[in-house]
Amino acid sequence: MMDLQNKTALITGATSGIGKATATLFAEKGAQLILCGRRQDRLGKLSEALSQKTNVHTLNFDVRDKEKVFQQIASLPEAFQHIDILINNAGNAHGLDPIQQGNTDDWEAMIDINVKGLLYVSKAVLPTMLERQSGHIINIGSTAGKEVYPNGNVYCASKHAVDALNQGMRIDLNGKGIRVGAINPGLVATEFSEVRFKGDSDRASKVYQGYTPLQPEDIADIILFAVTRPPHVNIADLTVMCLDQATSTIVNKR
Ligand code: NDP
Ligand code: 8X3
Repeated sequence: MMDLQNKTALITGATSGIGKATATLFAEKGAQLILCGRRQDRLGKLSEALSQKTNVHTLNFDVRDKEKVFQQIASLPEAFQHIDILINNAGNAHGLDPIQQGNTDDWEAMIDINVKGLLYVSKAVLPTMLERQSGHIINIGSTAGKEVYPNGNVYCASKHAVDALNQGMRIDLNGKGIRVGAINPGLVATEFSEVRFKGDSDRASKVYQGYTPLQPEDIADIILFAVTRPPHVNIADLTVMCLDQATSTIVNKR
């Protein structure tokens, strides 16, 4: 088992949910952290809390902003430049509508953030990994990247793209010392549904009622497992659901 002491991890979407839980767990394990997100107030508070355990640097950018992504990652202080672990986590669903009623702004947000944003961040981080022939990229996919559910259309397409990119990265980086793998969660109780339903908290909370959903800490634990395997072991593709979930549409609600 590898440990995270002396490792540097860049986590996108660290201000909430899975990214925040992963940052918190990684800090406990001694990883030096680069925390990314758009909400500077949250980045500041999290950085302050985790700085008591490890070195933290924050980067404030929207993953859609290609120039800013490259400029921010290039601006990292010397001590944070060698990124050992990249957690491509930033993303969300926007809306849950039949395709014929879909909002094109929502479609663009999901494709630009979940797919293009992941690509920009990966391209910005890869050169130093390639130089050192070492690194680990974890792509946060979804069960929505493995099957399609009613009204999930474009979100599911974006996560199927993450699944394809996870495979493509692993193929193209084969032989270069860089591990690539995806963690694909089912329903996790985060701010995900608040974002999907545009701040409608009642509708969002109903998604996680009547059963015990996964918690962001459950996913952080699995990410930690993946990145602490011996160097020759690569968790290529892992799907995880709560006990009460069988598929995207079959959830044992009581
Ligand atoms: P949250 O809404 O709690 O967190 C989303 C994170 O992504 C936030 O930190 C947010 O930060 C960041 N983010 C969103 N848009 C952008 C953007 N344009 N630029 C930069 N950062 C952005 O949701 P989750 O923790 O649940 O989601 C994390 C990942 O897990 C996503 O990829 C999601 O698709 C995936 N997932 C979630 C599941 C669930 O059921 N919750 C299940 C399967 C996968 P900020 O707003 O500060 O920029
Ligand atoms: C998040 C899980 O089922 O809401 O990716 O799409 S789901």
